[in-house]
Amino acid sequence: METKKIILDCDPGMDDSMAIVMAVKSPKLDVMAVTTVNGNYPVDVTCINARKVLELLNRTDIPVARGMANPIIRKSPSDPFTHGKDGQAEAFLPDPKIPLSKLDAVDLIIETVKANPGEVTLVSTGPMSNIAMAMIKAPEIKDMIPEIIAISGAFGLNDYAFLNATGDTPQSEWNVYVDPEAAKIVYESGVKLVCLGLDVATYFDVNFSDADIARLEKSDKPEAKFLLNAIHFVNGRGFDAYCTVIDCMAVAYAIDNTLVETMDAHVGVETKDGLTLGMTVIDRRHHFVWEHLPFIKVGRKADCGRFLGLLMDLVLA
Ligand SMILES: [Ca+2]
Repeated sequence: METKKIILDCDPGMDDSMAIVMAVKSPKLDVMAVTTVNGNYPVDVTCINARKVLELLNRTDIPVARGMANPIIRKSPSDPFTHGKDGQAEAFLPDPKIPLSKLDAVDLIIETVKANPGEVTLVSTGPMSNIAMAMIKAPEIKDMIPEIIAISGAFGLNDYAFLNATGDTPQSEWNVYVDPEAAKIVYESGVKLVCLGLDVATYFDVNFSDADIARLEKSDKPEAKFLLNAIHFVNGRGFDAYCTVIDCMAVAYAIDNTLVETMDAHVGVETKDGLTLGMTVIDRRHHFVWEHLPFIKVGRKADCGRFLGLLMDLVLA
């Protein structure tokens, strides 16, 4: 079977951790590297958590690189949503033994893309600081990246987009809100960009059935226990179970792009402070559309049932 090469750029985070599980266990993906960034937690935590998950999966062959400690020009805000003391729903996995890559995340992205021109899809589940910096440092890679699939933005295509807005402004999504300048650079890069925003990734419908929970409880896979613990953790804090798997939607799309219906749209990223900071403004007008805005693919509808089925199958495999 032909596999798709990916780099997973993430900020684990419990849902990033589950995204790593899905990506690594999918026979359709070849995870070339996991690169970590500041976001849900400081990068010192996210690069530990990424390695913890890979050790849990016995995939210590996959390199993990430490990335940007801060957004491109801003100070990092702190996330009001808690992923627990360890950033992994208080699973308290053992400290990792595998060393970090000698390259930092920005250089590892550049080197991996250059070594495999046209072949490495970037899957982004955190702020886009690493990817933007890689494009600044080595602009030639923009022509070598076939696609970027990102958990990014909130586009107002349905109720989900804003009811569960995760940034600290009323209509922003957390990853863009943390580093809007980085998002702007990536959106404007000309690389094919698929943004799966809150419209498709924070779905109340993505909740595990009693039968799903029973399957997880019966499994002796450590990753099933990890997910179960995360579900109990968020439920105990008054959140729905979908919070544990938001980032998994990007990996799911990388595996099977029929899981999310997309539309092509002109979208600008707001970088001015104030009410709309971090907002991804979509121009859907029939007339006078701002064609100078980046033209990207935006997720408008996810097949939540099939998504959850794929997720469960990979966790339990
Ligand atoms: Ca994330």
